[in-house]
Amino acid sequence: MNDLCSNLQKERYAYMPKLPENIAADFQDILAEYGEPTEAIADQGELKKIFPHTYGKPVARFLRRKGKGSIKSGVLNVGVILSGGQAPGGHNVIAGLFDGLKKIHSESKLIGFLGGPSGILKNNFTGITEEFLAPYRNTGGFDIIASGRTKLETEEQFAECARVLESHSINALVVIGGDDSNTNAALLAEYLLREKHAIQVIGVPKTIDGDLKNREVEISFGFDTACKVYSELIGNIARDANSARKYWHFIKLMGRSASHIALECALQTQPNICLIGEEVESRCLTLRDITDQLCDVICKRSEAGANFGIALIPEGLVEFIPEMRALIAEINEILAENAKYFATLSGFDEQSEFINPRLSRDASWTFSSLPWSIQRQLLMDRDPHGNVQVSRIETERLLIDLAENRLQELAVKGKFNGAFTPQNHFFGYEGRCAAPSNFDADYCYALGITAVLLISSGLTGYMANVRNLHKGTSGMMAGGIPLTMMMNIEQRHGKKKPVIKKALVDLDDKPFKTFKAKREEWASATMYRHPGPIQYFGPASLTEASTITLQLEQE
Ligand code: FBP
Repeated sequence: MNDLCSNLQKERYAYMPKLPENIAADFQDILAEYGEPTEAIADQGELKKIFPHTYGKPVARFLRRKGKGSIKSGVLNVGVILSGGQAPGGHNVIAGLFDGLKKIHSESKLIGFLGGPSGILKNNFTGITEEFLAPYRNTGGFDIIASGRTKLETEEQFAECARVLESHSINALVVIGGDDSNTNAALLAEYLLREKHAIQVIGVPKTIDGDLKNREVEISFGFDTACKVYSELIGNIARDANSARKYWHFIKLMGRSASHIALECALQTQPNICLIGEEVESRCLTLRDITDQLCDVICKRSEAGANFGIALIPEGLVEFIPEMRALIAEINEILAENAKYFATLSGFDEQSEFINPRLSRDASWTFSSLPWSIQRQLLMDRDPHGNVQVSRIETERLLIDLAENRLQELAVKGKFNGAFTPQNHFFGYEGRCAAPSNFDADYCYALGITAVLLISSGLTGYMANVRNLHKGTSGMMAGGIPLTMMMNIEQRHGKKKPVIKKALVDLDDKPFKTFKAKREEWASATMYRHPGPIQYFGPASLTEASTITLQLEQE
């Protein structure tokens, strides 16, 4: 422990994560039980061909059976990587892995590859010891071994992975990542079996975005803590808005594509407006429609004397607006085809002169009608998957600009005589490395332990899984699900690819329906809710509460 430790951090080191009862036993008393063969969610035939060795494996769950356990007790060498964006709880997955491995055999080893998947390719690693791990237990961040966004997807990369992992005598690799990283974990598991390398691969569901969930995975880790941090901040701003009564706060919230974070924060804080990208798409709303919706609420509140408000905007919104999505797709294609030349262009003027004439008429019109700052952001570097980096597009500013223009028009027509003074915010990085809530601290530690149990059960191509998360440790069930079970085939960059299906907000499910039933009331009245900070100590109603989304989904 060093002088940089805050008092909270010191207290958190002492926290012992709670485990689901089925795995909180001596390992020799834990029995792996298997269900029926499984099927992928769609495209079963094609997936069977892509994954001949790993497709259709059964779901595994662990049972406590005194003296009748099936967990093998030999020495294990396990490698681990953190992949993609940070999410609170990652350190506890590693703590669970470490403790689980030592419980299996005191000579077992955990090796962390540094900086994400590229750490394996570069053979950049560190051995994880109790002393090394201790200051990271129950803390936020991925700084223990750092993360990265390199994709492991080609046969050459897989071969290199096998070579490096074998050079460390690794028995299993644990990939802590989102849908893309776990998709690639499934491909790697298949490759290693096909090429007869005795290295297992186990995935762990991570992402604050909450879009790695399905019938089997109730939620990815990190969503709980990140939403609680953002909801605290929004609740504080809402109180300020209602005190000063002069600002409209436009708050963009992270979430690369799905709007789960915005929806959860809306349920927590009851803002005047919350846009949901999935609804925008399903109703084919244009930028103009969205602006009209915003201005409608602003005008109505103004007529009632409330020239202030809170609007939540999901980060991924732009890609759900049909004209913006079409524009972004065209720009992506032009950039992909002309990457080298484009990199030689020196400034925005040159770049937009190059892009604009290559766009279709409609896309060019949309592009030209955007403020130049947004045009510039649309032309910025793509991520390693070729996607525009939505976190760098100031959608909240775009909507403020559009609303201001529209309100001026309305004012000229005598339909708006209030004031509109906007403030913009973006909450994303504020939550990704927060100290994990008890929910995430427990969940992640359990995922780490579960991953070890899956490894020592000889499984590969599985994701560690804990179910019944809202039921308390006695009702929870830890086990494993085959990665192929969550897959279908999708078109990615012009090619058909096997992928774990991303979960977008389901407009027919309870969380959205609950929000929809309330939003008109929240728009006109001022009914803000102030969740306050995450509580780590105190009454269970505060320390053990899961997200409203999870509660509604599980009802
Ligand atoms: P993951 O899907 O990798 O977990 O990342 C989530 C996220 O936080 C998104 O919400 C956001 O768009 C993105 O990462 C930003 O990441 P970066 O800072 O690397 O651009």
